Amino acid sequence: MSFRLLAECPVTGARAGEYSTPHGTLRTPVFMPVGTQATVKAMAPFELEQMGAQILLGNTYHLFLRPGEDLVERAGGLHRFMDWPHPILTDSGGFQVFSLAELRTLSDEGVVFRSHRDGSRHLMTPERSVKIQEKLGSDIAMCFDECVPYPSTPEASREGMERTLRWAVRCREAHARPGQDLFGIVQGSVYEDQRVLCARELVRLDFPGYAIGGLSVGESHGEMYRILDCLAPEMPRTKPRYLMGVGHPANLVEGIARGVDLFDCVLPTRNGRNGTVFTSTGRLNVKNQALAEDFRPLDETCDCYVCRHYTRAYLRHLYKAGEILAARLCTWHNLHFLLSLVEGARNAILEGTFPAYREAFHARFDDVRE
Ligand code: PRF
Ligand code: ZN
Repeated sequence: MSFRLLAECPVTGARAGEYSTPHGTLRTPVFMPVGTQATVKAMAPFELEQMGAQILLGNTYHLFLRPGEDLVERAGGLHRFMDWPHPILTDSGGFQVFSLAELRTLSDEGVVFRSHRDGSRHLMTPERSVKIQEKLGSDIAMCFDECVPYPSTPEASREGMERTLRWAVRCREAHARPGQDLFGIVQGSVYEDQRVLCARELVRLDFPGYAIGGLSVGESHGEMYRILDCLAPEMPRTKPRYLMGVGHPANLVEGIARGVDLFDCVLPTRNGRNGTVFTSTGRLNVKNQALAEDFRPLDETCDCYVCRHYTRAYLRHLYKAGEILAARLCTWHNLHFLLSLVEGARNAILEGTFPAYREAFHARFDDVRE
């Protein structure tokens, strides 16, 4: 596995690179569609390929509960099980245990929790999370971390950040799968001193890549950008950087401007299923009465399959009629939109025109923030 920088923006912190994995080379910056339960909801792998997806994200928490990592391993690993032959990153469960599981008891050993599905009781530890991800066979695995809620006091944040560091040491120690990269995760809420300290400690452990967790959990966009700004000089230039769970179009462009290489988010798939689509001018609700006889595509500047074939009026009709094709087509357009936004940014970085790309995006995109 190796990460190679191809270009750096002379004005912003944006970078374009190549990251080679056992299942192919990623062109970064890159957006990862979320395939929580070994499927990107409503999309088949060949459709994801066609829209330009390079890498998917899978979730340790969900796959551990169902169908279980041993079954996935017997199926030949997650790539074979879901028939996605390209790179996969698995999240550690460190975030999902805190956001989904019930009756959590947190200790230094790990987290005892009850399944959000059937109430069954489990213990997740840094070592178990790493071993599960090894059995899933992802190309990139994540450390088991603690994401404190927003807002958190400096004291509560520090406790979570320090536990995340102790767990990172144990994850590093437990990790043994050749060809799989294990990323460290920076926590520390909105406190710059804690973020910088956490990043420095992780860098001392020498991970092949670094993630920024604990953002996009309720803080303002300005606070997120302030944390990204303070972390940029702390992250090794020649290693990939991943901003976890961030996928609002404006956040992608601003994250790229601050040196982020990988992103993932459920926003395009979740919004798509409930009829909200992103366009180059902002958000659009497909259910809107105003679209009843609007025979334009979702986005006039989009060249996705949906925009080449269907009108807003048709999509509104499908949605109103409760047809599952509505969810599929809105998801398709949304994923294509974010993938091409990030690909456009990459091309601009390579051509030396990223600052203009960033300005042009913000000038058109009507940001419905906060
Ligand atoms: N940690 C992990 N996964 C995550 C997050 C985190 O902090 C976030 C926060 N936006 C999303 N997914 N392990
Ligand atoms: Zn489209």
